[in-house]
Amino acid sequence: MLTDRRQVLKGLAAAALASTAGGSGLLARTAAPDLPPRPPAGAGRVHDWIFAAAERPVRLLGPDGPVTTVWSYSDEFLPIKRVRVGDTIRTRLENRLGEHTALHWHGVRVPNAMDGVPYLTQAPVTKGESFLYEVAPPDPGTFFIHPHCNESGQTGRGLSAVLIVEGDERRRPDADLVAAYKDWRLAEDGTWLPFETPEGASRAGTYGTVRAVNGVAPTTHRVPAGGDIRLRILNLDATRVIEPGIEGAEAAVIAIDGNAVTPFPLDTWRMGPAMRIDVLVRAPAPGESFRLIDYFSAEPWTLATYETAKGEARPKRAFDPAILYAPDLPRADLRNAQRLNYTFSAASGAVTEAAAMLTPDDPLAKILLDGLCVRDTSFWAINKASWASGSQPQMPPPLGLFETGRSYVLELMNATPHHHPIHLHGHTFEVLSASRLKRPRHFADTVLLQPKERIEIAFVAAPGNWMFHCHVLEHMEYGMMGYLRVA
Ligand SMILES: [Cu+2]
Repeated sequence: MLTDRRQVLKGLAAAALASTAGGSGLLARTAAPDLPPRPPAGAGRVHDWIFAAAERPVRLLGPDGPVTTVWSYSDEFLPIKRVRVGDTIRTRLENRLGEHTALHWHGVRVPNAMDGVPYLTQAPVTKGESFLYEVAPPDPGTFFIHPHCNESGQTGRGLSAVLIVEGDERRRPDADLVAAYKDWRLAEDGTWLPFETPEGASRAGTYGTVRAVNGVAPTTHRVPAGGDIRLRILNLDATRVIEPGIEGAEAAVIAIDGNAVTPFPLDTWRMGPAMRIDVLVRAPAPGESFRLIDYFSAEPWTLATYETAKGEARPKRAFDPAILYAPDLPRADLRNAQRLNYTFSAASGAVTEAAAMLTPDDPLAKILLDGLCVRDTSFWAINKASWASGSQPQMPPPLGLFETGRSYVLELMNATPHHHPIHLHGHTFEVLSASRLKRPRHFADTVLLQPKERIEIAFVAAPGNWMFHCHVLEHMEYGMMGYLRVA
């Protein structure tokens, strides 16, 4: 039953992609050709927020489980913040932790000074200090906020917030729900396990022990029967690739990384860490339910269940998922764009290279890795340059010099057998082509490079020093990170 339905969906998705693709390799010509333009945003509100990064006790293993000391921005664990496009957010980050931190606004096109990268865009915010961020998100969509230092340890203990920028809907759905995926690395007594391991850092990453959505074990949500449900699915995990699909209802992808796309049926969508999709689901009849499932796991794993109330349903009508306006983003001039190549590989050096290319159960890997001190090691590189691990005030040279306002096409090449979700700060790029996984042409801030895949992205350069890195946290911390300088 499950297989039949998945095959039907696969067929639908393939047909939808074929109709927009225009030939192999070349994806659809525009990101959202048939959505109407978004009207200009009016004068917005000012939001004054305090993000007090501190230790707080939370029962992550259930109401009867042990207490875990998490790190969070407020008493609300994993805050979900909503603003409207045109609003201004003034956030005071107060650091009550024992180490420095900062706030990065993932996917939001912010001025470089607000990008939250210690040493590169601001001084680190040390214990007892605070920093005022002022951000006016220019684009609606689904984003998130997280630190950009000791990221596996800080987000591993919980430091994250979801940011929803409203203003992209021309038709309001009947419900708008967040499913933010993130594992916890916990021992049974509720204490944290090491967030980094040589085995993980040198290969696919160190996996959590407890799978969770919105901070807790999967739960059941109530939705209006026959209603249109906007599901904002975020992969906030440090490591894990997920492939969400919907079982028991019709569903379409309406936005990728917050950017509207011409809706296409959701078969599944492969998402590395930091990637998001917005999905519109037509809820079933009263008393029925649908499930959000991760199909990338060895066994399909239910992320959330959505139950409709018994009784009244919304009147029957055709499912029309085109509820969003088109994105309003700078588009690269492809004819005059400068082309550059970036290769994502294992770090050079016989030991790290060998370790990174071995399969997890190879006994040789253990012998190689046991000889390495993790914090002083680079396992990964971009164009053969490895970001030095640990915190260091001296910046390495940039991975490229760019000109403000000029168009660029970057060819990203994965020379490893692992997945790498590649993120560029401060820009929303267009994914032009992909050699392995078929995707419609779309805007994004993070794109998943399959093993050995080549992907072309295009963007118009905005001024600043912008981090460019893999979002598997151990990969970035162990070398697969750098920055582009746009002047
Ligand atoms: Cu990676």
